[in-house]
Amino acid sequence: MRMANLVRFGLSLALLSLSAAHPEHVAADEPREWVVRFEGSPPPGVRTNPALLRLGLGVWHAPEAHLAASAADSRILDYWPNTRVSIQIEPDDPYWPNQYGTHNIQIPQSWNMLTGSACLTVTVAVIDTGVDLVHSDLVGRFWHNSGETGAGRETNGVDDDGNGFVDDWQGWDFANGDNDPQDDHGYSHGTHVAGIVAATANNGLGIAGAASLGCPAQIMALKVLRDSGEGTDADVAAAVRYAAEQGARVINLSLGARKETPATEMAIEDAIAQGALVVAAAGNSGQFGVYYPAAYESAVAVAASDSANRRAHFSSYGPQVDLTAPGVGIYSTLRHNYYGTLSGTSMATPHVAAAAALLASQPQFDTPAKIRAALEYTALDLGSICRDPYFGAGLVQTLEALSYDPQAEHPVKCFYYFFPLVGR
Ligand SMILES: [Ca+2]
Ligand SMILES: [Ca+2]
Ligand SMILES: [Ca+2]
Ligand SMILES: [Ca+2]
Repeated sequence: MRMANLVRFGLSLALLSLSAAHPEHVAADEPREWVVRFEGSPPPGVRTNPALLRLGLGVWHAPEAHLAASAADSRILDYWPNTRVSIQIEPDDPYWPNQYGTHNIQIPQSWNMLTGSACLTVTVAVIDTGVDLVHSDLVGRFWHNSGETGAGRETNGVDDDGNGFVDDWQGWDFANGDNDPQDDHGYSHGTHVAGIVAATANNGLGIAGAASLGCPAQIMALKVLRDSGEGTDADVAAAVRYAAEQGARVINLSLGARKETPATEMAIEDAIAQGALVVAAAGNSGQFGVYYPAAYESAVAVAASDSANRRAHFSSYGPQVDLTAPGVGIYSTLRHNYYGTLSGTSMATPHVAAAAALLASQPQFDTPAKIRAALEYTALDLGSICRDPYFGAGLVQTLEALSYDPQAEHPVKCFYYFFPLVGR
């Protein structure tokens, strides 16, 4: 990544509210850094420099009680917490202004919060029509199987890592039974989904994926849908199992069926036990009845909203809807270095996958249950009050979710579940 182009500098009010977001994490007797205003020479323990000194300011690392006691009988006139400021991230990708979806789910603020933090490596499995592995905005963002990479192991015809798949160095094509998960779908469905999650930011090209800055995620390309866009329960189940085995922390299923998919349900429960969160599209029928596998309790079912946070007319609904994300007119990568707009709960789902990936990069979100709880608890309530069949818990708010403490007790936010008798 070209760090020089990565940021524009500046301070804003949003930044100040970021800094104020965690006062509860600091106990009163814990030393923290203060800016101290004093008269005359600096009081003992106060660090300063010529420029600060001319402002009558210094910095002191001390518990607040200690500072208050000193302030009472010394030259200290005033003090306040030494607020952390950071870069405001605004990528240079030319279509960034079109990407309302990332803005509506607080992605830029989340990048800002995560920049400079330690990141765990997060892999998002995109189980779809494949992904364009040579798209200029996606190359370099792919997961590679270390057991099948290097010293010619990619092409030696040997299952070097003994996982039952020969030369699966860049994922697998379960639909055709080969090691080439290249997207061959006419609308580039899987390529579009992958770009929403992780298209390269700040390369002066195309778009910026939602999990491409702060703590960038990588994409595991797994093909289960044929060029027609169709696949089977068994192939999806196999891909989910593969993804979890290979350490994916988030699994994106922008696919579904009206009928049950029991093999996929088994694989999802297995994946959760192995530490992967599974997000799935609620369906595009516009009617009552969430599609499978989204309708299973173990999967996070995602409904679609538009740029004004209204429900997408095509979004399937029902009591199983868990979360909402932007899915109308979403601009992303298409095959052969193209870009274009697609709509669907298929586009909403990778927004949630990306948000989940940013959370998974932080050590406190070490289980899928914690990530899911954070996303659902902090979602922006839309539609009727509290959880409802159109929006579930509401629109994902990634910054709020990142600030959620999974160890803390959280009061019940909503006591109601509104279920209308008349559909719309
Ligand atoms: Ca292998
Ligand atoms: Ca091999
Ligand atoms: Ca880009
Ligand atoms: Ca609601």
